[in-house]
Amino acid sequence: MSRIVYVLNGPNLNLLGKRQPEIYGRETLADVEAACRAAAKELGLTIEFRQSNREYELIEWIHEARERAAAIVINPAAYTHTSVAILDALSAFDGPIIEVHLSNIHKREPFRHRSFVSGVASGVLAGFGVQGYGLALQRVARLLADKPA
Ligand code: CA2
Repeated sequence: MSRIVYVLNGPNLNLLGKRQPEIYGRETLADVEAACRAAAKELGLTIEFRQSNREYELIEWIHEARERAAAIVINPAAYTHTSVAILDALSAFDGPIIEVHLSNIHKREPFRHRSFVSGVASGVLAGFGVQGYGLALQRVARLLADKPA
């Protein structure tokens, strides 16, 4: 069985650590990737870590994951709150999907409280900062281990 996990990041997450540290912390996207690689190594998972500012590209990667990946960890960023297209793409993926947000979206502006993605996610993590990605990978490892052969 594939142990590949796509870790997908949406728009503006390339700016992490460069602005708004009071909301998103001081760690950069490279730090997030390093944390994911360390967690994946520990858990025996292989990750494809990607970020895009384009909805189209994220959708293409979700389609690609259908063929290659056992699970998806996704921080859709602002597309969380707007994108039926990303929801539809994720709906066509068969394995576990974990939605991650660095900030606690429920403590923020009302427009961030709604997520289109949560309806197809196996689980949602919000407000755990970069640690949330490692927790998401732990959950993926557990779900894959529990999956009937
Ligand atoms: O908390 C999260 O992880 C979010 O997905 C981040 C998104 C936001 O639209 C969601 O509501 C919650 C924003 C990512 C942009 O990150 C920036 C980082 C530094 C400077 C500017 C934007």
